[in-house]
Amino acid sequence: MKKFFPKNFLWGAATAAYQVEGAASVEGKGVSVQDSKNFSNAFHDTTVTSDHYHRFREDVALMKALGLKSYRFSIAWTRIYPDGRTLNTQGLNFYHQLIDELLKNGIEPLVTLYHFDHPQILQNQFGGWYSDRMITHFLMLAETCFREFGSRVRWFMTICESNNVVLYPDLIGGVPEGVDIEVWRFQVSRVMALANARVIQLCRKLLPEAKIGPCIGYAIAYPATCAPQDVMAALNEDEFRSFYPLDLLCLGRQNPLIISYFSQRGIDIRLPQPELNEMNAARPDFIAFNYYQSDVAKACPTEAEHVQPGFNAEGKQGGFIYPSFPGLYAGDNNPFLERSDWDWEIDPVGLRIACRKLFDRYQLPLMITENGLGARDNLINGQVNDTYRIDYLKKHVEQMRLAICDGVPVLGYYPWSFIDLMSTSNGYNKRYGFVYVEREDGDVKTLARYKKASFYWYQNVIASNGTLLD
Ligand code: BGP
Repeated sequence: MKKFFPKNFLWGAATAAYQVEGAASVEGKGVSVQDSKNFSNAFHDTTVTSDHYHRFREDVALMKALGLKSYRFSIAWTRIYPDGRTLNTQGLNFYHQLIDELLKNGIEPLVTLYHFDHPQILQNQFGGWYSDRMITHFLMLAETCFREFGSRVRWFMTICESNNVVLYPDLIGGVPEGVDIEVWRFQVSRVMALANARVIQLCRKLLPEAKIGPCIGYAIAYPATCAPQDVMAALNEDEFRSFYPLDLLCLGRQNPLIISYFSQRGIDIRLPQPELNEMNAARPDFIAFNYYQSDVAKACPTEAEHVQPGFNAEGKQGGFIYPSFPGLYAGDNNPFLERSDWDWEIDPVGLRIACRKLFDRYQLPLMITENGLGARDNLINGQVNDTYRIDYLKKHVEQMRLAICDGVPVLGYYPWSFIDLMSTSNGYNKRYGFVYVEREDGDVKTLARYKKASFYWYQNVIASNGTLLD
């Protein structure tokens, strides 16, 4: 059995702009759909978050101490184009400085071009990703990033989790009034896939040496039982949630099951052949995927009630709302797995299965661009003893190594998150970082940084290129 991770394996860690930078309205930054959500619930407040914008040099020094080979971060669209149209050089300057600082410290940047935070004004004017007009604006942002950063950045991701944002419309500004949610889902998948294809083509033209790929959130689906109806439901979930969008992004083809699902609801989603050709022609260099948990699917009759997937707001086990898509599948819990306080099932073997399924279907190298455990951490005498996170990450890294032994090319691993940041669904109550940030929801406190026990654990993993797992 192959024992070591490949030489040049990208041991990384990840963040996203609106969750970590803060400085939401300084130096010309415009209002994003994330900023507009500020205080729409108790914790969502992008104004300060972890103040990375002002402390990025200190944070990069911590990355260096951790031994990171690579750092995944996203570009805040509204720093560069505050209104989606007018260039803001101050915003550009921040990323120039961040990239320079990373390279000075031997850390390779992986840039996410879009992570949920487009300008609010584009949402107001034409419904954001619901409109084809979004593609022009996104291409403008991408071109600027390629021209400005392309001499120093080799790795790009186009759109983060285009498959999950269609499940949770509020993540990207919501469904415009009067629009049917299913129509919206299909249209956003299409617009994002076209944007992805055009950005990849642009990258090929401007930066032939760069590597670029799309990103999905992948929760593999297990059948609730071995009853064929449940096995079918699990297949439906995989195709509906993951393979329909990935088939568009990587192969330029539409999954027939989804065509038929929409047509039964009176919606014809067949795309014109030239659009499919365009998607097909823009083959990515890799598939990035975010993996936290697996799912369970059981049969769901066509006459069942439609239930949107929810989330667990309180962080008390049992509070998660499972989805129900009549005619496709309904979610359920998994009695074989432990779960986080927010009901995210912990399934390291599922990561290996995910790698195998994705590689088998697409034959593209993979990047694991998020993976981690959200938990309540306690700072005691300057220390955070997050053994539960070490346990989670260790088991996932082991399974990733087994996937590589199985023959799956995995290029890199980016745990979520490098540093504590505002969780999208639960604020600072639920933390993921290797570095603790002293603040709470509603009280920014000192914002001082502390290395957690997991920091030292990951430092050893990286230094030994994964051999310490033995
Ligand atoms: C992913 C997002 C991240 C991050 C993560 C954890 O879907 O790409 O931005 O938020 O999920 O989720 P949460 O913060 O809700 O715990």
